[in-house]
Amino acid sequence: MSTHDSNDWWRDAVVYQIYPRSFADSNGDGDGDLNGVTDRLDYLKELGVDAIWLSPFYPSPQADGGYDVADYCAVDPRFGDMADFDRLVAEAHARGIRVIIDIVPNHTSYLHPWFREAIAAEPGSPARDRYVFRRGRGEHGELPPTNWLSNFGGSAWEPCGDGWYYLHLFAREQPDLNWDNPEVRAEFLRVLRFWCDRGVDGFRIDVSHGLAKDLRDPLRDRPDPTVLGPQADDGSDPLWDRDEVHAIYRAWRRLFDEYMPAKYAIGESWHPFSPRIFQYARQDELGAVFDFSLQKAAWGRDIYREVIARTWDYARQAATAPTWVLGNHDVPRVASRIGLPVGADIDTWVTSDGTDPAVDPVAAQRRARAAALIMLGLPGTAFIYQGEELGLPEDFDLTPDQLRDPNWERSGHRFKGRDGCRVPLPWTADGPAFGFNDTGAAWLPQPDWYAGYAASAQDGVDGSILSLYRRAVGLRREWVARGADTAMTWLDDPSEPQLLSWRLPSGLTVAVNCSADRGLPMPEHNRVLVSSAADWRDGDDPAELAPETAVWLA
Ligand code: TEU
Repeated sequence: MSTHDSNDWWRDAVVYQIYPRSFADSNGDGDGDLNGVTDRLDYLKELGVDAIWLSPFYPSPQADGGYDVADYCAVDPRFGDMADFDRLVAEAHARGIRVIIDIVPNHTSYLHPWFREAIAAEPGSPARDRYVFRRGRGEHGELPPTNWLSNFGGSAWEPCGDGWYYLHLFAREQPDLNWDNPEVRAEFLRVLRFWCDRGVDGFRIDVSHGLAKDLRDPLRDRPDPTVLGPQADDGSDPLWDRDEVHAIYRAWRRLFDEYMPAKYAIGESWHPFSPRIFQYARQDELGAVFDFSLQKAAWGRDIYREVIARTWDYARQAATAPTWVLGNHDVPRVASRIGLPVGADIDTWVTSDGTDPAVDPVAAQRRARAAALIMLGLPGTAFIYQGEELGLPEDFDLTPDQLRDPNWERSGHRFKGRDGCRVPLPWTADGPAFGFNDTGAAWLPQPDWYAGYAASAQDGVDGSILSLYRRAVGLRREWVARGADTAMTWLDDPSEPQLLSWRLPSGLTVAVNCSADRGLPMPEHNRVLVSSAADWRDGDDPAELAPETAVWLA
């Protein structure tokens, strides 16, 4: 069997996440588009990625950056059309790059025809039963049906004006579907088949732990409504990670397995640090699940040692591949976040206020380079969020009038939101919109300092983070990606408490000096394959492992 036919291609793959609106804009309207992606496939080929994952490109009013879908089987005109999509898939496949698309099954857009029909229909009608409508509490329904809160802030219930409410666990423009309704289940099987037949290789399932809800009347309040995501570790939360959700994915897997090779699927299930999320990765379900532990960890030897070992163990127990993530379109960019003080609470920064945190930008770049070698030096599926390979920092400069993330309004301006990691990419150091397009339009303004991170400024430059990524992704094929049976051996050294190190069966040793100020003797080796130090050049063999530096040793 060639790897192209293999059902297991993803187990050691590097997947590159594209946020289409911000990647590359072929028609100059300020929104990135599918043709922009196609135009840049050679860049991705050179980076060496195995697959791209496209965040939603479906028709959408963009109330939540496209995660509010009005039509699941079409392309939003702002991103192109179906012919552009087909061409993108064909061109990607011609380069050996697989295509994964995002499916958003927990909620639709309020502009989806089903919701327009539901809002116009009578309470209790079949049209309303596809969503979650309930009468409010109080004499005239003036109180929401339960204490459930939206993930973006405020009540999860939007009043219809007549004492009835509908449920939205995210923005009010994202009404939740009722997955107890057989029509909803049938429709998503149809949608998945539509895209499978168009040649996509897999799916990323948005909020995959959210679909099944306990909607038996009377609805139950949650003990602590401020806990976003599962509150219990036993499936008893009325909203999140319920056991019934797994039947949905067993049906999906039967469909995915009709194809040869079988379609890949990865769940976005938030239940940090619980082995329960790996139930989504069972062979007869999605097969893979995101583990965000690495992304949630602040820079530090012990926390990395702990979360990597845990992710590894849980994944092995579930017979899936571990997944490694440093960033995505929902969190501040790693090349800033990782520069927080050692021991900082990353979650607080992500979810609380809009002020700029105390990031050390120099340390952030140094650590982000080391983190790349950590992530890519781990067997499993590695995810690169667009711009990470450029070392792009978070854009903290966006002003309130420029923010588009519904988090800003819904949090009562406490949480600035996720726009700072969604600013259009810099491709060239000068020229309109830093090469994002040739008109200079950009749906979020790019800061001047983007010039220093442009792909063209780093291309072929020794010591650039782009060169580092290219080299590591290339070396990874030979040294890290050895299929599902790969093992890792920790090389803990009690006399070096700041050394993080492991060995793979290929003979590769990954060694990271997590100390901020003290060099370490270089561990035993024949050859340095790559170092994250900006001044390292191929052939160099330094005697010391510098502070906050990672190396791959043969
Ligand atoms: O995110 C799901 C989700 O729950 C996140 O809001 C998560 O809780 C948060 O980012 C943690 O800090 C997915 C998409 O990735 C996101 O862009 C969408 O806004 C959301 O679903 C709704 O579709």
